[in-house]
Amino acid sequence: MGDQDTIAAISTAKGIGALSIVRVSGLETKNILKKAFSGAPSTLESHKAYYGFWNDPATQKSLDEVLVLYFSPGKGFTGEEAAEIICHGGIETTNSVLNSILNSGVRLARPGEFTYRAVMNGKMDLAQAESVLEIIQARTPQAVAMALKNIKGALSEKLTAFENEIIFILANLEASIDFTTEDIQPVSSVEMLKKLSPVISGIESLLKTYLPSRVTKNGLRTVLAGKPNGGKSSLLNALLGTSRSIVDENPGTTRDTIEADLKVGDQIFCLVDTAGLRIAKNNIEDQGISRAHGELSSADIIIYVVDGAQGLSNEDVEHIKPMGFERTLICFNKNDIQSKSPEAEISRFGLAEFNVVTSNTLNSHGVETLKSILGSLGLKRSLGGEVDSVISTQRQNENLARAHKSLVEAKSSLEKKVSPDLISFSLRDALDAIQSTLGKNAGEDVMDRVFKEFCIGK
Ligand SMILES: Nc1nc2c(ncn2[C@@H]2O[C@H](COP(=O)(O)OP(=O)(O)O)[C@@H](O)[C@H]2O)c(=O)[nH]1
Ligand SMILES: [Mg+2]
Repeated sequence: MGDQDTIAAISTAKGIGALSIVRVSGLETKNILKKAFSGAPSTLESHKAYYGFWNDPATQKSLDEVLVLYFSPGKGFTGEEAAEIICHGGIETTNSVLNSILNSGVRLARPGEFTYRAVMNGKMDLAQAESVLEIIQARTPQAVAMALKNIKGALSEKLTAFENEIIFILANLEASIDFTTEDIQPVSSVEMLKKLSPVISGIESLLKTYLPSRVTKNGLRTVLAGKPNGGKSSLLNALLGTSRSIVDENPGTTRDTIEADLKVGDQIFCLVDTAGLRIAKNNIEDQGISRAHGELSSADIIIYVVDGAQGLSNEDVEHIKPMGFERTLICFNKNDIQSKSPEAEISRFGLAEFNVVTSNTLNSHGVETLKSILGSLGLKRSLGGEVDSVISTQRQNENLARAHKSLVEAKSSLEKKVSPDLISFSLRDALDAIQSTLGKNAGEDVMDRVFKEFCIGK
């Protein structure tokens, strides 16, 4: 990216709708408006909407009746001179307006290029740009709140404060190495340690937000597991209220994993139905069981389905215990033909810490209770209450983990009073990691990694 061409794209979702927006950004914006827009005055004012007809500059044929929002250089989203053409929704008109612009020597924008230019022009930093993507992708109110907070700069402010503290310590440290610098009176290593500790703990707090914020963003991966024929697929269908997964009286029906989203309150649970856990009868089932184990290892929540007609077996208990009670819910299904008391079974096998529910998928008994337990397990794993600044992308997490490691090294070197050069080396690495999170001096690879996930027009 990085070039100076004027770019254009449709920024609204493709399809039939009341209105669509075509965006233009770059030096040619004013010329395009002058050539194609009947409502362009001789002097355009920023953030003003103008009414008129959009005409093909080549033929002067009217293409649509539009409103144009104009942004002067430095004032709009991209930081460049730009316009947003609000046309009638629908595929034909919107495409014809876009094509008339593209035929005037303007290039179609690449995915995320408007936001990329906003970063390059200092309208936002890279962490804020990542939040722009997150607000578009958000599927729950909390995911919106999280993204909005960071778009406003909550995370960037924290990182900038850390950056300044590290720069201060580095300046003092380097002044103490270079005795010829007389205009700075270096602070003692005790003072430097006092400054460093809150930065380390601040980064630790941010690192702790990564997993819950990912859950808030992506939903909770909730895996249905258990021996064959307990009713996992039936339970998935009962939870969804639709017949998503095949149910059959023959054990070993489900082989491939089947996924569907379930919303409970404001939380999203990505339900994953899996093959029953047993010694496989053939190669396909064996692959299915391997997939089930893979899903279980990374699951946020597990619903372990027990066939209530059979009761708990030693084999079930061997599966359940390593799953951990924090993320596992035991569901005694088929309670219409239940053979033993689930409570007695649970205490006999030492599983009292686990959440337990009984169900009958034939009449949906227990399904609402199951949803409410899911809701409370989910709350413990996502961001609770008022959302503070969080980190939410793998890139941010990797950078801050690096910063943290280097700062801990710097702290221990300061305490041991080792050579200032070594301390300075660790501090510089931490500084670099924090600055890259903000996108300062980010190379093309970093920019590509962030913007490849955007859609065209954003
Ligand atoms: N009586 C009774 N049968 C059930 C119940 N849930 C499922 N089944 C039956 O149990 C068999 C296996 O169900 P399925 O959902 O395919 O089990 P899976 O192998 O664990 O996915 C099917 O014949 C279902 O109709 C239930 O709550 N009560
Ligand atoms: Mg099944």
